[in-house]
Order: sequence, then C-alpha cells, then structure tokens
Amino acid sequence: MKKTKKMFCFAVLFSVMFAILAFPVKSDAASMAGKWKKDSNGYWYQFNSGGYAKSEYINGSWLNSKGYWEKKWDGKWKHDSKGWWFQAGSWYPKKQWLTINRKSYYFKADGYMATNCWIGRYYVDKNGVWTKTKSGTSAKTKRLPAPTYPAGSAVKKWGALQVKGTNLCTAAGTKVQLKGVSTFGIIWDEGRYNINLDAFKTLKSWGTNVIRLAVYTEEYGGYCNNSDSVERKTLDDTIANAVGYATKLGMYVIIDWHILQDGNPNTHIKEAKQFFADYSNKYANYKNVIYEICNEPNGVGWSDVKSYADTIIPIIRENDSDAIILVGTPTWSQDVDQVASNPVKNKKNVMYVVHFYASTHKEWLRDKVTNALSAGTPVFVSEFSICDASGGGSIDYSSAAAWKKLINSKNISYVGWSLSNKAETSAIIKNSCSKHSGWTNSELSDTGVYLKNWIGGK
Ligand code: IDC
Repeated sequence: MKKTKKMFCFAVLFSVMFAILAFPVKSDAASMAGKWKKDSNGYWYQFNSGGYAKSEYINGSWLNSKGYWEKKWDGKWKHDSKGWWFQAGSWYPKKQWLTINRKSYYFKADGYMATNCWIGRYYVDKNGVWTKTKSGTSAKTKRLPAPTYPAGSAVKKWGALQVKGTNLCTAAGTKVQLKGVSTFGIIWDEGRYNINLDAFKTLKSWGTNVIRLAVYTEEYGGYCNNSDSVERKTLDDTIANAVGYATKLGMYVIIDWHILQDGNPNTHIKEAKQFFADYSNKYANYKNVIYEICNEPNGVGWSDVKSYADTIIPIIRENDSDAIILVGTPTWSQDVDQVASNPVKNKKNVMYVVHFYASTHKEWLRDKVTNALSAGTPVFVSEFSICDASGGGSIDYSSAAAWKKLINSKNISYVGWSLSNKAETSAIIKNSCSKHSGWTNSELSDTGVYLKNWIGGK
C-alpha cells in the first residue's frame, strides 16, 4: 500500500515537473529531446537521437552514472551580478564539468559558470556551453609575421577575402573574381622550374591575381608518397618559395592538397591534418593564402568528403579564423550540387570546388553549377582546362565559350591548369619552349593563349 502511494507520488511529481519547470533565461530545455522511461530499477531518460542520459541533469533531475534517476529534481540555474551557477539543494558544482539538459558547462572554483574561454582543450561560448574541442594536432611550424603587399596589387586593394552568400568578396565586402593559373605538380620537371618570381610576374602582367600550387599527395613525388626519393623538405621549400613570390607580388595563392589517385581524402587524413595545422599556423598572418583541402575526391560520396572537411576545417580555424577554405566535391570535384542539403559544419569563408575540362564536361556540369549557386552554395573553379579530362585531346572552343560565359556572368573565380610545357593540350606553354618566364604568345600553347586572353578580359 505504502509503496503504491510512493509510486503515485513520483508520477505526480514528474508530471508537475514537466508542467512547471522552466529555466528563466537559459532556455536549455528546448535542445533536449527525449522521453522519461521506467523499468524495475527506476526512471531513466531516453534521448530521441538514441542513447540515454547518464551523469547529467535532465530538467533538474540528476541521473546517475547508470542512467537512473537519483536525486530530487532540485537543480536550478541561478545568477547574480557575477554570473551564473547551478544550485542543487545545498550543493553546487565547482571546478568541474556538468552536463545539464544535454549541454556541457564548466563551473569554476568559485562555482560560477565559465564563459568565452578555453578550459584545457575545450572551449565554452558566451552562454557557457562547450562548443568546440582543440583538434590535438599541433603545428610544427613557426608563425611568420604579417607581410606587406605592393601598392596597387590585388591583395593590397582587397585584403583578406571573405565569402558572403555565394560570393567571394573583398575585406570591405565588394564582390571579387579571382582569376589565375595553377602550377603543374610542384615537384615535376615540366612544372617546377616555372615556379619563380619572374614567372609569377609574367602571369601578373596578364591580369592574374591568384596562383594555385598543386601539391600532389599520392602520385610520384607526392607529400604522402614516401616510396620515392623526393623529400618533404623539398616540397615544403617549394611551397615556401612560391608563397613568397606571390606575396611579394601581392597575389593570392592557393595551397592545394592535390589528392587524385588516392580518391578518398580520408586515405591520408593523418598527413592532411598535420599539413594544414602546419601551414595554417605558418601563414596565419598572411591575408593572401587560401587553403584547398582536397583537389578531386573520387570513388567516394559527399558524406565522406564532408566528414574529412569537418575534421580539417577546425584545424585550420584554430590558427586562422578567416582564411578562405576550398572544399573539393565527389566525382573529381563535379558534385557541387550535393552540398546544399548537407554543407560542412563551420561554413564561414568556405567555398566548394568545381573542376571542368571543356571537351568532357558540358551543359550537364554547368547545370550543376547553376543549381548549386541557386541553392546557396558558394562555388570556386580551382582547376579547369578547355581540352578533355585527361589533360590532353582536342580543345572544344564552343564548350569553353559556354563555360566562360557562365563563369563571368556569375562572377565565379577560376584557375587554369597548368603552368607547364609538358606535351599535353592543357599545358599552357608550348612543349618546344624551354623558357621559365616571360613567355610570348607564340611560346604559349593554344590553351595558354586562350587562358591569357580570358584573364586579360578579352
Ligand atoms: C594530370 C596532368 C598529367 C599527369 C596527371 C597525373 O595533366 O600530366 O600525368 O595529372 O595523374 C585533373 C587533376 C590533374 C590532372 C588533370 C588532367 O586535378 O591532376 O593533371 N585533371 O588529367 N582533374 C581533371 C583533369
């Protein structure tokens, strides 16, 4: 009899609790979705997302480490002029984390809730809620001081770029179009000698304001290919030199983690984490460095690419809160239309990559770009050519013209492949030309002349 009465009291207690319990300012209850359940051991709380509450408060009730209701529902947020604390009877948390309505808070030695600060590896925001955790990947590089950029240069005029809506904009918020050239594999002979100050000057004289550095990962001489004689130091030195030239000329520069045959960016995620920790630290004070985190994912779906991006972006953001980050898309950076329904978590200054080779990729890929833009996805064409997808074959001028029209009308940034004299159509320098800067039109390939004219507004 007595027992039944007690259970009855509990039932009343819980219903009343749901009816009257409201936190005045900290309206955490809204974020908590689930149901109270009961078994022979007592009450417990099942989340809609699966799992159950344990060692935490749910609507003021303490659930123990086994997940069972333990104490009276006496936990309440309180505050005074010094801040918030959480009072449960005569007890209040101090020097500890506590999860309250599915959010974690840190209470300092005096019992007040911590705000806007790091507690070890964990960050609590202005509401005291734990929002992020340090990646644990720390940079092995030294942070360079902020450089100066020459008068009249793109970087001097536009500053640190930002993304607004689907547009790339100047620091002041004006729409801007980057246009430029991608190096060939930075270590490959047909490309490496074209990475020099005079070469970049030549490109600048065409109107180029961005250079992309193709740092292959798995191919020969790649950053993650340890089976050949190319040392990482050579790659790092080349990147350092190239960023130096671009900076000296006031051009933007994209550090491109050029995955290709590795297909899934997660294949080398360990190396990628270290790479982007190192470079975002080194260039945190540079306004002109852009990070492209995975050239061309292939054989892998957007959810895997997104999970990779959601790992790498926070690592970059730990060092650099606003650099532009370019995220490749599945099917060799074509599926940009898949992003809108499931974008990366930290969207600030992130753009998504489309690559096209005009002889292979036609109206259907242009439609994807248009659809992505209409759905609010910022698009950046960080690599293209006007031949076929092998980098060879013949030029399709009519498809190229359709792309040019689309890109210019939507103010999309574009970067042509590639600054090389290899015997392939996409190489912008003729194979017969061995100059490494100062190319005249007759030393450029047909692709090179086309790119130069486009960049030059012709
Ligand atoms: C190509 C080079 C080619 C090289 C090959 C290595 O042009 O000389 O042998 O890489 O796999 C891409 C890639 C880019 C390719 C290019 C042409 O991003 O690395 O470069 N391409 O195939 N995507 C579509 C085309």
